[in-house]
Amino acid sequence: MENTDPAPPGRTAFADRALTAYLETLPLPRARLGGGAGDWRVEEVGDGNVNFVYRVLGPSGSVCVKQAPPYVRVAGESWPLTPERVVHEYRALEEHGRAAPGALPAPLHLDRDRHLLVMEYVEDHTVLRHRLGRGALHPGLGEQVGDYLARTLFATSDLALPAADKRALVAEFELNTEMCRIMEDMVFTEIYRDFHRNSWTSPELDAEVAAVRADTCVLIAAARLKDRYLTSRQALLHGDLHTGSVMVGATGSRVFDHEFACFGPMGFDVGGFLAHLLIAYFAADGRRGTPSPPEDEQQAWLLDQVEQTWDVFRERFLALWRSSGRGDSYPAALFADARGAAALEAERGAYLDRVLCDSVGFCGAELMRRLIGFARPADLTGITDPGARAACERAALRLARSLLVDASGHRSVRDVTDAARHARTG
Ligand code: SR1
Ligand code: MG
Repeated sequence: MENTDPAPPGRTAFADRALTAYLETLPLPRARLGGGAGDWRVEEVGDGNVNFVYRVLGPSGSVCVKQAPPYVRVAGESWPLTPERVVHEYRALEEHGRAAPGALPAPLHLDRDRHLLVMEYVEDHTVLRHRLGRGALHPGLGEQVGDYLARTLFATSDLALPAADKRALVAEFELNTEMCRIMEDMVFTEIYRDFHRNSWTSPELDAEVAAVRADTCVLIAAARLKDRYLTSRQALLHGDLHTGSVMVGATGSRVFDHEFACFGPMGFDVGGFLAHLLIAYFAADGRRGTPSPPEDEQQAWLLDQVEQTWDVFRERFLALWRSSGRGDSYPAALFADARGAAALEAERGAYLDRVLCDSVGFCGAELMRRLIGFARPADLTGITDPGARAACERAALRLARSLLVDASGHRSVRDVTDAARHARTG
């Protein structure tokens, strides 16, 4: 019997034909592709851990099809996972896309029964992590991602939304429970004890891993951040913003892969992205294999992007708050006179200081879990010499600890980049 699943795991000619026949029934994808199903070609393009991703090419253009199997792609059926994640991803693309037009791929179609979404295929863009791994720079990166973060996090917060609208959105994304559970376990818990999915450069880092697990300051800091992730509903997060979730090209950056979207603390997104810039910073040493050489051009640029991301995020967020802060928190009527306005302006700065403190902590937590847990990034695993890899990971672990246990001691983003330099040179 012919397989009629539109994009079953494991490609076959039947599956490709079923997928193109299915797309032919969808007006938006069909218009983007041009021609008919017989003119279209399917390529599997996904390299993430969780889903199947296809590019379908037609005479007029391409679309991207993402299908969520009821398990984690890299693990197979031994690790079941709700395929409903694709619904949350689609809805986040809509909500974030409204807040930051042009910064995400356009969503084109959601099929709730087949657990499949179709979105714009972003032409002539490359996954940022791949570019960084080749030593490349992407001018404007921090500005572009900082702008995305400011727009999306502001627009979905109580600073911008009426409480009733915000509560409805929160209720909707609360249902992304299984994906949040992965983060809760993976980022804040599993790495701090024996767990079969953890891995690190062993035996080189065995002593460091044992020391992390015995360090109650680290354990408390991680648990405190977990509590913050569990309890804060500050804004709609991307939920897994790393350098594999950003595509870059001559026309800018696009943020994708919102399957972990949920309401949570803004610092989780900001700090997550900074962590992956810092991973690239340390990994550059591992690729060169020489101990503590002077920073190269890419490393200096990466730290500059850490600062740019935060500075642009902060400035644009503040500007949005001043111009469009019509949500239910900080009621305008209470701050209408000059004294009130001055107090509110001071509070805006204090609010962003709190977001920075969260971001620094979550940056440390994300660094830690990417060094000694599941889903170690290709920046590091691609370093073939274990000695060189362990040396740069050891430096990154030093930074991770300092950001985790002393988040509030890093009072500016420059304190973070200084700490990274310090950690790198031991
Ligand atoms: C089920 S594996 C989940 C991890 O891999 C993804 O790439 C995410 O980053 C997540 O941390
Ligand atoms: Mg992802």
